[in-house]
Amino acid sequence: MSTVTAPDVVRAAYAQLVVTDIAKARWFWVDLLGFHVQYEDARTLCLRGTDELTHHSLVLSQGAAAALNHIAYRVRTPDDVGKAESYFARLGCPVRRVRKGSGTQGVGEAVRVIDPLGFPVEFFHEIEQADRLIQRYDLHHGAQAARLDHFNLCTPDIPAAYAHYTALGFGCSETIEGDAHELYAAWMYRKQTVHDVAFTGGAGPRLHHVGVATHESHHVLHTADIFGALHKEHHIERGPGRHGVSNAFYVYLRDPDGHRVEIYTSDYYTGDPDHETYRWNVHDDRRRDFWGSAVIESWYKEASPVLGFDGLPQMVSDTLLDESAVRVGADGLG
Ligand code: 4SX
Ligand code: FE2
Repeated sequence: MSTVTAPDVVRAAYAQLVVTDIAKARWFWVDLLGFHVQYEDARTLCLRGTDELTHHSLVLSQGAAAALNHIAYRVRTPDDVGKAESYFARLGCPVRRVRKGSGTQGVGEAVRVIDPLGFPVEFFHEIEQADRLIQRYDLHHGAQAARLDHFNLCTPDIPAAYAHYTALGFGCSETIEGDAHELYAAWMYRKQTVHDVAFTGGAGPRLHHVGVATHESHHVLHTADIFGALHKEHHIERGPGRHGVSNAFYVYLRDPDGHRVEIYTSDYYTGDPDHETYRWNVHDDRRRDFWGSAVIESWYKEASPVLGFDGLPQMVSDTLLDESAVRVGADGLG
């Protein structure tokens, strides 16, 4: 029996979201969050942050119902695309080759899979390069989106998600655990930050949020101020605040279709080979907000549907462990 090695994943690269009104989505993501348009047609927007040297980190495509079309990871070499294909085929997952020119704008040869957790995931290496905007301060605006940082996924079985991503070569920076070390949530990385992907216990597969890095905490505050000033404060869902997990400064917003985005800054380096997992107890009130602010119920419960290869929303299963039912200080919703 030949051994099948996992593809070498570089990082979380982009998410492709279905939105129901591309003009409204452009207002939210481009005008207010400060993404830059790299490609645009009547039904599609390819967007990137100021630090990104690849074609896009977010693709918005017009459709009938809001959903995640797929998340995508960049892999190290063209050969790793083939490795992804064999790896997921060996797991018994649905797998599809996407030839250059027939998939997402700007992306070369790719493989799409429905992973063991039910998520639509693309692996690609080749992507068109783009101009450096980091010092085009004259173009920076809104939340000053710098780069896509992470995906957060709702899944009912966190240990299964942890095992799948560990096998794919991801490290684990932090967890939330019960008294008997039952796993409520986990943050996992390939690039040298706190995460490329994290799991929130909940009905899944669904997309909880995309995390977008900005450079400084005042950009997070300014984001909230802009939405307030425009009387669009209903787009702000949670924060601004300081996470316990990751130490990042954050605010969560909902786009016009309800897709959740986190504007995020100042997490830390995880690249040492012996970097140890930091474990939070689920009863520690500081874990999700370091100042003990309550987590709003919608944040635990609402998420975007994800599409299968048939273009229909994937069926969801209910969570096994419900963190929102843990009664702790301000944030016990149980
Ligand atoms: O709410 S948590 O403090 O657990 C948290 C949520 C930490 C980092 C994240 O990116 C996140 O979305
Ligand atoms: Fe996040």
